[in-house]
Parts: sequence; C-alpha cells; structure tokens
Amino acid sequence: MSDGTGKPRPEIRGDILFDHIRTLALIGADPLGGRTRLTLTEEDRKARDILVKWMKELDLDVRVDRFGNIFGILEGKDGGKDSLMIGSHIDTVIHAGPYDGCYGVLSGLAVARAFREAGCIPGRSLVVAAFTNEEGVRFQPDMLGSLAFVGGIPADEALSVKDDGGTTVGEALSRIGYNGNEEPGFLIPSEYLELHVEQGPRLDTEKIRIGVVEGVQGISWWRVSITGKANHAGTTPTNMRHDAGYAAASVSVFLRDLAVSTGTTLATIGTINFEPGAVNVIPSRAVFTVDLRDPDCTRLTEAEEKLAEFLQKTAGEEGVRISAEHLVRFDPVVFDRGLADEIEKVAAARGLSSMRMVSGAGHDAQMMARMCRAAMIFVPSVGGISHNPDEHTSEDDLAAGAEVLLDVVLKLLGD
Ligand code: HGY
Ligand code: MN
Ligand code: MN
Repeated sequence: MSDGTGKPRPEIRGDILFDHIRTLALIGADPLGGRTRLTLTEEDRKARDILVKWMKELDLDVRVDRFGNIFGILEGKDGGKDSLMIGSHIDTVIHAGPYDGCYGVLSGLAVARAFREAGCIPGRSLVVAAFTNEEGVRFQPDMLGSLAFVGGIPADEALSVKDDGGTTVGEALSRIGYNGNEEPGFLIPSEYLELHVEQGPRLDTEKIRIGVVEGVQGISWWRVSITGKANHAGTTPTNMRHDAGYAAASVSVFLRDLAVSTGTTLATIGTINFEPGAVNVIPSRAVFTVDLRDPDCTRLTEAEEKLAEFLQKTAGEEGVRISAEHLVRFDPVVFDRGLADEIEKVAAARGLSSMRMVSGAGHDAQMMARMCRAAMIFVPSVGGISHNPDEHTSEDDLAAGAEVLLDVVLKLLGD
C-alpha cells in the first residue's frame, strides 16, 4: 500500500511477529505449558541472544548498557539526535504466559522491520528496547533495568542488588555476557511507547479492542519475617503457642479484609516459607512477601500504615517478633496526554474501539515517563489471565495493537 508519495507505506508483518512470539515462548518452556526466564539466567541469555540476532538481521545498531538493557537503533534522517523508543521486557515470572513483555519488544521490532521493508528512513531515529528485570522475581525492585536507565537508582546500587542465593545483578550480567558499557542517559528519547497485553479483564469483558493507557497504579512490596517458637504440635496448648505460621496466616486474612474494605487496594502474598517446615512442628519462622497496589498515592500509603499497625498488634498478641523490609515503593504515574490522544485517534481511524484506563500491572513505561513523554497501548487478555501459562490474546488483537503502534510511530516520526 502506498503512502500517497508513490513509496510503499510501512506495514506490520503479522506472520513474522507471531512467529517471533512463538519462538521466544519456547525458550525456558516448562512441562506445565508455560515458560520461566527469570532475569539474567541462562534462559534469559538465550532469549537475549536471539533478540540481538533479529535486531542485527534488520541492520539495527545494537547497544547494551551497564544494566544489560538492550537497544536496537534504526537511525533516522536527523542522524540519531532525537529518537522515539519502543520498549518492554523479555524476562518472565515463573510459569509465565507467552505475551507479557515479549509482545511489546517484538512489536517494536516489527515496526522497525516495516520501515526497513518499505525502504523508508524515518525523520528521527527509532529505538527498540528490552529492559532488564522488569518482573522483579529474582531481584527487587522490579523494573530495575528501566529505573537504572532513567537514573532512578545509582548504578552501583543497582548492580549490587542480590538475589536469594547472594548473586549480585553485576555478577549475573557478567556471567551471561550482557554487562554492557553504555552509561545511563547515553540515549534520551523524546517519546517512549509500550505495547502490552492488558493482563486484566476489562478490555475482554467490555469487548473493546484497544486500551489507551493513561497511567500506572502505585506499587508497594514488602518482605515480612516472623519469628516465633518451634514446639510440639501435639503437646503444646494453644495459649502457650508462639506460632509464626498462624501469625502469617492472620496477616493474609487481614490483607484480604483491607482490600475488600477499600475496594481499590489490591493485596497479595505471593511467596511464603515456614521453618522448620515439618507437619508436627509449630513453625518457628515464617517469611513472606506482600504486594500492595492502589491507583491513589494516599490510599497506598494508608494501606502500608495499616499493615504496619497490624503486624505490631499481631506481634504483641502472639508473642512473636515481626520485622518488615520495604522492597519497593513506586507511586502512581500519569502518562503523556498528547500521546494518549494520538493512540485514541489512530485506533478510531482504524475503526477499532478503545477505552482509557490505568494499568494495574507495573511496566517499564512508568520509569521512562521520568525521562520523556511516555504512553502505553493495551490489547485484550482473554479472561484477564496473565502471569499464567493460560495467558492468551488472539492474533487479530495482537496484529491490531501492533498496527496502532506503527500508526502512532508514523505520526510521530514522519518520514
Ligand atoms: O508486577 C508487575 O506488575 C509487573 O508484572 N512487573
Ligand atoms: Mn510486563
Ligand atoms: Mn509481568
């Protein structure tokens, strides 16, 4: 299809995009039909290597920074001074679906391919980015790569974050050969766009094709350690127990009640471990994580304060010691209004229904918003399922999202 000047208009090759998504989804595949590619592991390295190969096949200038963030640059007519970045991540949670993060990076690659195949040099440079440790499963905080890229955490602090086994981010980067040398800020785009599956139920339920994402809700992560007293499960009267397991369970019930009472706060205990971990021993220790989310800054702080009060009360009542380590606090973020308007316009021009929304999940875009104009595009997740091998989005919706992304890029980059 021509763009009216006789030159072919860049077009998304959906067949290649779907093939890339399938290929990446096989790396780290597990018997449960999911895949696990925790950041900076061998599986992550394999995915990174193939992404770099695909970038080089498109003759993109591939750069890697000190945090392992990967950038594929398609230089524009202006010689690369002022760029537009499309990014996301290719690391996953445990037993993940095939689209979370990968869809956004590979759609960025599809946009670069569209320019290449049309022989079109954009007015300004286009950058495709894959950020390190978006998920935050192995290292906290999440979105560590994009946070470090925008200077939100000192480089040395980011590189010295340790996983449960004591390996630092810096050591893990060297091990997989992605300890690049570009410094934070070596590239400062004017705009950042991220295409992502919604991971929630709204678009699918309301049968809307495109989500125009106006922001991201706030996130607060904690690691709570409860120390009680091991004792015999069969001989210790209830009123003599200092049961770390019971105390942990009561925090879980408290968090559910807190979430229900506010109607906006979400609370999750995603990991928990008891010691000594025997069927007939009252747990002496319980260590678990808490994930709190709320679109409103004040309510998120209130949730944190109520959790702290409940922990203190529980320690007194159960005669246990409780400590809470604050792992993450990212306030809610509002994206660029002009970019959101642009996304809504191009969706309408393609006859695609759209709705404005705030993201429940965290994304690299919320960090990039500290550096430049940023916005996100969502496509429906069937049943709202994500962080689960059953995560699914139809090829029609995957293609529609990538085409909306391309249209916004063409509007912004010109040619
Ligand atoms: O936790 C999140 O919201 C994202 O998946 N990292
Ligand atoms: Mn993601
Ligand atoms: Mn995720």
